Amino acid sequence: MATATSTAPALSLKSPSRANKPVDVADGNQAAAVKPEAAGVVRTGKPQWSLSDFDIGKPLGRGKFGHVYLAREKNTQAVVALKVIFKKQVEKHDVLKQLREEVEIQSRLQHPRVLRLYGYFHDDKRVYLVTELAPNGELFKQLQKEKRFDEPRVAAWVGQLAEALTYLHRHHIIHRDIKPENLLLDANNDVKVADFGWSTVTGHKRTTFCGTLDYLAPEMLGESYDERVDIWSLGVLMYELLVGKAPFDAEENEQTQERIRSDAVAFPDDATPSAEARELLLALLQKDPEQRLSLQGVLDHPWLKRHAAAA
Ligand code: AK6
Repeated sequence: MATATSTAPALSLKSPSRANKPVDVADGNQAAAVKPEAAGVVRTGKPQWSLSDFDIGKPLGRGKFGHVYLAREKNTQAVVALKVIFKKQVEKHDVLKQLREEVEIQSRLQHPRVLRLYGYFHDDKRVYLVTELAPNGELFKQLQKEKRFDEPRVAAWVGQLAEALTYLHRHHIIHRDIKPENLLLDANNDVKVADFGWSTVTGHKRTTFCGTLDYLAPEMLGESYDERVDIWSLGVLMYELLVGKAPFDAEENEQTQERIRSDAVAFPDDATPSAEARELLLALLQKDPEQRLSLQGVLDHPWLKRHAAAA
């Protein structure tokens, strides 16, 4: 898959030099690729959106470098999420290349378990990302409210995430940040992978890390890793959803790192998952990526099969 190295900048911090110049992100130009019936967004023939095309509603949350709002596209009445990113912030942190890369990656993806990016536009001060709305909000908030979930519920989500990750990996994208904060729930309470703040095209390497360590695979603490880090994170997530806390949680980052590297998976007496679920967890949380279960292995696992009917 191509990265954002070719042709002219798709996204520039300069204001559009001429009105309605089509903003081109690789081949995924705006919402042109969106099937209206699938997206509920019908193109109006305009080459690009601007803020005046939207009614802005309540804030949905805070993201990296900006806020996300509920919004409605006036022409179609389609309800979407609108992420507003301040160009000053992008400039200050020198992350235009990253933003451009994320937008390019995201606009190529179309999968029912991956939050769609319908398009983007910008004005003098801000960049706007128009994304699919997940009406039931963040999995993180649900987890805070419910502490933990029953096995049929978690099995359904783990299966959906295994499908999303299969799709991403097939497109050579390692998500690298699978955790409840980055997962949203649609109208059916099915899960959508939403944030690509840390995703990368296979082959890239990042040198700095600034996030929670809880979901980090042991090999990511070292020099080289591949898409199997996402399978580890899926194991951490499954553990947290069933048990109510992350498996290698500790007070200090150094402790967490040490626990990720060395500790066996243990289960608290008051929240021990079923034998089948534990078996899957241990297969996902293999320190050696070579020994880790594959995504197909997850999808074929008896624990998922058992609960597939119930969910
Ligand atoms: C929230 C909900 C839906 C929306 C589209 C920024 C960046 C510097 C992305 C980004 C691509 C890029 C960036 C973020 C996203 C999201 C929207 C998730 O900000 N990049 C500055 C460098 C890079 O993919 N993705 O922002 S989630 C949404 C909620 C809350 C409740 N329901 N439905």
